Amino acid sequence: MYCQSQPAAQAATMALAVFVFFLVSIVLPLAEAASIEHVFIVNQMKMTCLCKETVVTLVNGQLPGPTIEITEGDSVTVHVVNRSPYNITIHWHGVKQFQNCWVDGVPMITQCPITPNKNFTYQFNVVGQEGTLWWHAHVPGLRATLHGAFIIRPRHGADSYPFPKPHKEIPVIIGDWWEKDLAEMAMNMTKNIFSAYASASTVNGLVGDYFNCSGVAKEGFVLDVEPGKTYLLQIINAGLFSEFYLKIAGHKFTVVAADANYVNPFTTDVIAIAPGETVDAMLIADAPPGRYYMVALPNQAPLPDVQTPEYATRGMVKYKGEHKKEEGHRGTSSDVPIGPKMPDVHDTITSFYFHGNLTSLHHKGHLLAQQRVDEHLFRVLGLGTICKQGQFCKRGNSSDDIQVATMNNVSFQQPTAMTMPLLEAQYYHISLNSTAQELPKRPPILFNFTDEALIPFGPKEMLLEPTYKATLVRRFKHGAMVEIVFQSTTMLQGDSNPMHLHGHNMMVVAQGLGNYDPVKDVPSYNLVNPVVKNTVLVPNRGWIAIRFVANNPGVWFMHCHYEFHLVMGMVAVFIVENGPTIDTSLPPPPDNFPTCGSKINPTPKEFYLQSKKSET
Ligand SMILES: *[C@@H]1O[C@H](CO)[C@@H](O)[C@H](O)[C@H]1NC(C)=O
Ligand SMILES: *[C@@H]1O[C@H](CO)[C@@H](O)[C@H](O)[C@H]1NC(C)=O
Ligand SMILES: *[C@@H]1O[C@H](CO)[C@@H](O)[C@H](O)[C@H]1NC(C)=O
Ligand SMILES: *[C@@H]1O[C@H](CO)[C@@H](O)[C@H](O)[C@H]1NC(C)=O
Ligand SMILES: *[C@@H]1O[C@H](CO)[C@@H](O)[C@H](O)[C@H]1NC(C)=O
Ligand SMILES: *[C@@H]1O[C@H](CO)[C@@H](O)[C@H](O)[C@H]1NC(C)=O
Ligand SMILES: *[C@@H]1O[C@H](CO)[C@@H](O)[C@H](O)[C@H]1NC(C)=O
Ligand SMILES: *[C@@H]1O[C@H](CO)[C@@H](O)[C@H](O)[C@H]1NC(C)=O
Ligand SMILES: *[C@@H]1O[C@H](CO)[C@@H](O)[C@H](O)[C@H]1NC(C)=O
Ligand SMILES: [Cu+2]
Repeated sequence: MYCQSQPAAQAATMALAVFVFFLVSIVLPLAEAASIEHVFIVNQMKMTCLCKETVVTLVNGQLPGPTIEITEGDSVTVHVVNRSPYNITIHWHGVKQFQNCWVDGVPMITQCPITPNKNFTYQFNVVGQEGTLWWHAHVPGLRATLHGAFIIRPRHGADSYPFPKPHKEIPVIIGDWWEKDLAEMAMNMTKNIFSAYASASTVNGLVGDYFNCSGVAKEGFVLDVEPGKTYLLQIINAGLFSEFYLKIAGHKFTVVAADANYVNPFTTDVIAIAPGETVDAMLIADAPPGRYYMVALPNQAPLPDVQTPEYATRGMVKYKGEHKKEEGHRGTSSDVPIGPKMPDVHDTITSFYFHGNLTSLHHKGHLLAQQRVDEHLFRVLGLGTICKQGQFCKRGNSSDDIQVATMNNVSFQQPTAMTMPLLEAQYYHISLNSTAQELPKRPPILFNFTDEALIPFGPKEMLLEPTYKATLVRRFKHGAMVEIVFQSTTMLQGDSNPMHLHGHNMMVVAQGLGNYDPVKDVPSYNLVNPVVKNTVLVPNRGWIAIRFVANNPGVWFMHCHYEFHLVMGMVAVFIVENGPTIDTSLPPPPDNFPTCGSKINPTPKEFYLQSKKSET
């Protein structure tokens, strides 16, 4: 009844015994910190989900993929064996990778991808972080099925949580189910073909009983609870396209962490979560024993935005002993599970308020208030178009152009001129000047960013539409305190934008609706207890102001976590320079670091050593 997987033809040759062996994760206890080891076999499988067989790419045949569970301070080793036909990298979303940018897993930014039939071992330590993160492939489209939870427990055990110790901890991964070829869908998006939408939403890989293609309701995720006990839900939005609202009938949540940072607990009956975000929330089983629906509903920007097909999904909270009752008295009205009243699909303000209620539990704000800001950046996010041929073409719903996503009126171009990742070029002092250009500090044109008239095609937006592609980088001095204001615009859409920064956490000092106005908005900054996040949601037709300290040397991706915005170019690369000492500099790349297909002659390292020699 539920989604079933079986190895696809090309994978069937792999011996089952080998497969089972690799599923086992090995835990090697050390004196203090442990070493956690996993083998990730990336493979294509056939799955039948909505009465239709679909080929999907999975890790170890699992959807969601394996959960990595560690204790703060542990070292993590993941052997990735790529038996898929795709180039693969794995990104450890939210793990800071301090002085270890090499394993951040962004193709052609931090590493050459793991090509088919190759493998690569990611190795890193997780220090100073606790809570719920996740991992996912950083390959266009494929993260829809290549993802899993990454749970970091406190070194001093569950008793050291800043909230009552939960009876159980349960990952709740919200995602979507695609019957389309995801790699092709992502490729199509870069060519302006938006034919593909998800076929269903999922909780922990299950579509739930809103779907009944075979005449029989599909299985949904069931959370079994005991009356009076407390559960920690580790909620992750792994979906490609939508923010979700999550509710459980008859229950409230107490939010205790977001993006693996503790927050001042607050109670709410609805969780709002955008792609890339995580929320840790306590659920107390304090309702009359029974069965209660858990609903995840995607939201979308209201008209005049283009409306896309989106689906809610449903699971259930089931009190212990209730299943017996279900069998005994099926059909009596008191046994019908209770459903929650969901926000409207076009409700965006509930998400704005939810995010506004997040404040950091550990107040480091006094330091923030004292620290001067070294760089002020203003980033305007929206859509634009480039001509298919030449510089000039017809705009405004014309077939002569291609829609792209932009930051400050530039759309990111994946580095193609380079035969090595940007990080290697940076490390070996190879000039990026021919490949990359500096991201403008501010937008070139100031306009009414949130003017509703810009959403549909028309004369107003047509003037603002033209843009271009470039590999945008921005360099930061080691230790710089950076402030960025992200402004969502209504350029051809009224979407929100979950902006994700690799290698650093950001402090959210303010958010607002409409156009950012420094005179009015700076005085309202929260420099006392700003929430700390790796993914910040720039509200629909609004803005957010963040600060971060650029103290992690490397080349870091910064992008919208909506897959279509990412693929369409709402991306920039942050280069954080080395500090003055060895301790503040990026160490050399790991052993067996992948090289790019076309053997470059000389290799980045040889090039570097030769140029060193010629200097002396
Ligand atoms: C990775 O590949 C190397 C060489 O191709 C091989 O020796 C090694 O066993 C592989 N590791 C795994 C986990 O398959
Ligand atoms: C990609 O676009 C082509 C051409 O329009 C279409 O035939 C194909 O179905 C699309 N694929 C997906 C996965 O959307
Ligand atoms: C199938 O689902 C639809 C929509 O949720 C519902 O109206 C219908 O009654 C369901 N049919 C069965 C057999 O469960
Ligand atoms: C917190 O949430 C409540 C309830 O939705 C809302 O009224 C309030 O404005 C929110 N606070 C902030 C700072 O957004
Ligand atoms: C764009 O133009 C096509 C016809 O070329 C039309 O069918 C479509 O509705 C237009 N879309 C919008 C959003 O105006
Ligand atoms: C690259 O460009 C920057 C700024 O445009 C300049 O300062 C630097 O000298 C250039 N480097 C090389 C190697 O051309
Ligand atoms: C921007 O546009 C919005 C809606 O279209 C309007 O309400 C607002 O007054 C405009 N703001 C300015 C500064 O013109
Ligand atoms: C982007 O730049 C182009 C010209 O370079 C201009 O025509 C267009 O109006 C600009 N759009 C925005 C949103 O700044
Ligand atoms: C996969 O990676 C190799 C090596 O970097 C590259 O040559 C090839 O073009 C990539 N293939 C695709 C489909 O991106
Ligand atoms: Cu990410």
